[in-house]
Amino acid sequence: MKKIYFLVLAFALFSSTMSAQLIINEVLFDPASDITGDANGDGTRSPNDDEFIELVNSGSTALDISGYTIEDTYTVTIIRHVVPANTVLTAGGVYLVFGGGTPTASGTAAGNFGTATVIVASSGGLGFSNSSEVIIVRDASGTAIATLDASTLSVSTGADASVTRSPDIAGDFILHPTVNGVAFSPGLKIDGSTVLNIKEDLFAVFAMYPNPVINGKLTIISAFNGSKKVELFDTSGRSVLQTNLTTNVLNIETVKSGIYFLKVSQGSNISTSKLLIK
Ligand SMILES: [Ca+2]
Ligand SMILES: [Ca+2]
Ligand SMILES: [Ca+2]
Repeated sequence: MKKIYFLVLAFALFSSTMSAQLIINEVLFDPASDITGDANGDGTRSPNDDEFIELVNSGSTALDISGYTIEDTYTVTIIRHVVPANTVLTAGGVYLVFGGGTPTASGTAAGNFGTATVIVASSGGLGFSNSSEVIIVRDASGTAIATLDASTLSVSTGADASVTRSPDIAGDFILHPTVNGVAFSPGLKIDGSTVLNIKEDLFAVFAMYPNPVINGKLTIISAFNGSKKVELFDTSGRSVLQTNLTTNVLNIETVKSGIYFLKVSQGSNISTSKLLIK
């Protein structure tokens, strides 16, 4: 009986910590009027093309954002971007939408957009007003899941620089340059480091997807190089698979459908999570 209580509790805990969630991490409403406003790196400063919004999957599982929309509601509500079909963000993954132009990672100050999925707005622009803007991100069913209302911020959105959460993901919005003098960091953390560090902040070390596993293969990404010890337990605590994984893909084709607990360890980093195999 005790064991059943433990399992119910464990499931509740894991399912609550494994929810996927999309957040607005950084927005450039007002690219500077000279070439320093060239956020998309294409060599030209444009008040339309260089606007951007940086979204992050802050959950611990992959998130399918196909059909999600980004609205600008200044004066009138306009859907500025519709996320194309088959767009899946890994845990900690970044989705970076520029107003337009030809986003060129090598042309940016940082020289890269990290591992972000980079795209230009499907409507041809984001239309972010430099003041009094309210941006709404909706899921495919039209439910608002993230909102940025400029009137609630303590900083100006019309200051030739982005507003960004500080610290990334969890913090309040501030003006990017107040942290480090840099105007923006599309696809990257404020300090210019990459998404792997975002994952590190969020999940200690590991990201795993998809969950449920449907094709017998589970991808396990670590913030660190090297092999990972992987062990799979059934709900009675019996070990059903144990391996030293040297790639990012765990083959579990031979494991029966059901609910399992997956333990991944690498050095002193250990993670245990609930895994559904279909
Ligand atoms: Ca603008
Ligand atoms: Ca540009
Ligand atoms: Ca950023």
